[in-house]
Amino acid sequence: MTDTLELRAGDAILVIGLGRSGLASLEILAHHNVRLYATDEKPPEELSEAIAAAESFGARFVEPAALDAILPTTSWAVLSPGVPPISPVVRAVHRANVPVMGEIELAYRLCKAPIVAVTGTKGKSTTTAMIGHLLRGCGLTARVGGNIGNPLIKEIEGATSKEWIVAEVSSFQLETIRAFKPRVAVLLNIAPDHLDRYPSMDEYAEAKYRICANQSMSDWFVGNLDDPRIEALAWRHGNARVQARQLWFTRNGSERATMYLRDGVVTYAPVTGDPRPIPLLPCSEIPLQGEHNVENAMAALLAALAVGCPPASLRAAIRSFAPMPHRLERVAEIDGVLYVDDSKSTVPTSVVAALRSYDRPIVLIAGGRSKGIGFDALGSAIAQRVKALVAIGESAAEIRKASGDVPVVEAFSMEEAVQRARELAAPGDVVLLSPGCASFDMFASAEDRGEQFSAAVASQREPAGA
Ligand code: UMA
Repeated sequence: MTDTLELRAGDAILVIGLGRSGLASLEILAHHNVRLYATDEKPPEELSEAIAAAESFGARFVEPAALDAILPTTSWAVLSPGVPPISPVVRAVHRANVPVMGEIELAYRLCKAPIVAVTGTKGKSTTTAMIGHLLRGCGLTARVGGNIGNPLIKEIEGATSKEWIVAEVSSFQLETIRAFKPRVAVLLNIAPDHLDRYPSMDEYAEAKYRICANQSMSDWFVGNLDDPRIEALAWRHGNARVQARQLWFTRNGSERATMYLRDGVVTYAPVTGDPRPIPLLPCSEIPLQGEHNVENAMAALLAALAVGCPPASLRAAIRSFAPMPHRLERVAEIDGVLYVDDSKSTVPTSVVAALRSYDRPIVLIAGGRSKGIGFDALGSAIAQRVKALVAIGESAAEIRKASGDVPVVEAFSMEEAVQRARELAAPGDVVLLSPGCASFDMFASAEDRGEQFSAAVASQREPAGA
């Protein structure tokens, strides 16, 4: 598979999906001498702004029903990650034998800088942002993009071979890579998610494994030894799917890990099993809440070490990392009650991790649009750790049912949810928004959900009747 992009004058390229990813691809492709088409399955009347933007990049919008007219002369297509392979447009493109790549692949082929890529079910954005922060803290130039929000293809523009690109890549984005070969690949964890898109966990995991599929011995793979699926990738059953040099982290001590915890200290063994490893920093110096963030920090530190950052500089750099918005973000403390926004928790396992992060009574606000994952494991964690539950959204009844004897109230807006939570909380408690579901049943996005939470918390400061 060639790593370079052969864009020939007059090539006709179809961009599928006019969200952030598709519009960014059009913007970059517009700098080349190619013909651009764009399509999207939303009704055109809802797409006026996106179509105007596509046209401003010289693209012609083609409705899905009219694609047959252009597909015979289309050279290749760029697929947005949110458009699943079973969508009618993608099927039509495949029927016409038009090669498909994703924006990540396109970015890779145009990119001169080496790439650190991060995937996993939980913690991708935090780890990606932290790697960028660490690299910069060690004097390197690093740009961050991908699933984290800003399309990767925009970040690679103008990047030189002396810079680093740190890319958060989702399973959706990995489905459509072909030659994508990160210098460092980080695989954080694999837990149930997106089972509304994948027929099984195995297929979801296979998409994630693709992050290291094209790596060679000159690259690095950073993996979580505590995740049985990831461990099995390289260690078990004579499985040798990881060709890159391997760096493993674990929260337990292990002779096989390059980074582990010893007496609460993140410890680095440049040679695995080294009897005199380097104590890097105490966990208490990681400026993020929760055990899962210790894993994220270890992954980020290993990636930065693979890039060549010196251990001593990393210790100083990590201390100044600021938590990402909507991820266990402290919003306010009012009348002794701490309010925490973890709106980016969109799968049950993230809620479980959030619940483990506090040793004070928790009033949990959870629920939303289910991603096809059961709530049984979450229900057990709620039954063990939650004082009271405020259930919201389409899955409220299902979560209530899974949560045993925990007192539950239902709320129909974020304002009402925060009000109910306030009534249920006592000084010393934490009110935690950690929905464990997608937001689209009640909110525009997870960010919108978190912002509505913060606004509702702020209004709790107002004196009653004001
Ligand atoms: N569309 C179709 N047919 C479909 C589905 C969507 O035509 O079947 C069209 C929509 O009408 C819309 C466009 O596609 O106009 C949206 O494309 P998109 O869903 O790929 O969204 P983008 O705005 O391009 O954002 C994408 C990622 N979205 C998804 O993967 C769903 C963003 O990740 C990413 O930040 C952005 O590219 C820049 O890289 C978001 C996400 O939810 C945060 N990711 C999932 C996750 O983290 O769990 C994977």
